[in-house]
Amino acid sequence: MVKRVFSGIQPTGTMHIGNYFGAIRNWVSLQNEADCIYCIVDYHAITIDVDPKELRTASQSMALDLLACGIDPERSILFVQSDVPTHTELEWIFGCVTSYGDLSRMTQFKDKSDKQEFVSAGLFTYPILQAADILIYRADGVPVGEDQVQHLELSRRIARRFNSRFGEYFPEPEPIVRKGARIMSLADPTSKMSKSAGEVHYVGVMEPETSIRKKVRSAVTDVGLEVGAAMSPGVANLFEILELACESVGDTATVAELKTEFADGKLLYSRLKDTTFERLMDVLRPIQERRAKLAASGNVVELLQAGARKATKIASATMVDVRRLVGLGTSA
Ligand code: AQP
Repeated sequence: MVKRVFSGIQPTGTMHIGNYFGAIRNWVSLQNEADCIYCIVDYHAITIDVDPKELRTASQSMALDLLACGIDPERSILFVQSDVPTHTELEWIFGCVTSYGDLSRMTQFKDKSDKQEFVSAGLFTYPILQAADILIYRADGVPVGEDQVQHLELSRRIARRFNSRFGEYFPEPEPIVRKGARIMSLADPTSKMSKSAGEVHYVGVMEPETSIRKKVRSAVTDVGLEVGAAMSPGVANLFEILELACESVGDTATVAELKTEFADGKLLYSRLKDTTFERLMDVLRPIQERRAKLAASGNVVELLQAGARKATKIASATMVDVRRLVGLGTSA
């Protein structure tokens, strides 16, 4: 059993149902099982070109999204990464125990750098900062989607290298990967749902109902398969979303019913899409309503600053130990 959980989300773009089902839903339920620290990772966001005028607003907006999804600031620490700048101090130290070869093997860097004209060094070293984010709290569990598992493996290696060079100190954090860890794009079901791929590729958690209906209705499926054939990626993805949504609202019958129709070759994809849309809205509607109320209450900045004070206490204590272990500075 994990004792302390850490995870982060970037404030760029809107939270989508891949983030929700792959990560945030687990963040919420883990609040009943462990000490949870959740972070809006704005340092990570600037690895690509973001508008400085929009970044602070985006961080606050992401905080509202997380609160609406069920992150409870009474039980968890919720804060913005750059409000605890010691994350970057630990990143430098970790950079000195990370090999260039390890970083070069990160597939997400390859994917993301292909989409950039200017490839920053920050985009390349991003997984080192991610290790520092986690380990500065000495967290032993990290809820993530499948796309982040390789980065987590690197965090474990960084912890091991630090421990063998400077003395046993950091735990090796375990990825917590549950159902829904890889939701695919509705427009291209062979690639993962992602904020940066463009509007048609994701369904936003806070998106208006009419727009969600349109996106689900236009999801790519297939032209109809022979009875007994395996599901095409688009149909499998819709079933995955339907299953997750049904599970969230306690509907135990619908998925089995539709799967039987599929197996018998009688399932109309329009029915699959409409049912997926309806169940999805059963999950998203209450979140959207809570989000509207939270936005009206206007205290998100104080709440994030209180979270940062709690996080700073833990992070500062770690850095005192780390500086001593590494032999840095002048104080004992
Ligand atoms: N499609 C997905 N299915 C399941 N889980 C996913 N996650 C992201 N996409 C999916 C998980 O959501 C958490 C927060 O992600 P993030 O915003 O910090 O980073 P990301 O992985 O880079 O998310 P995006 O949407 O794909 O952003 P862009 O397009 O900017 O790269 C993570 O735990 C992630 O695993």
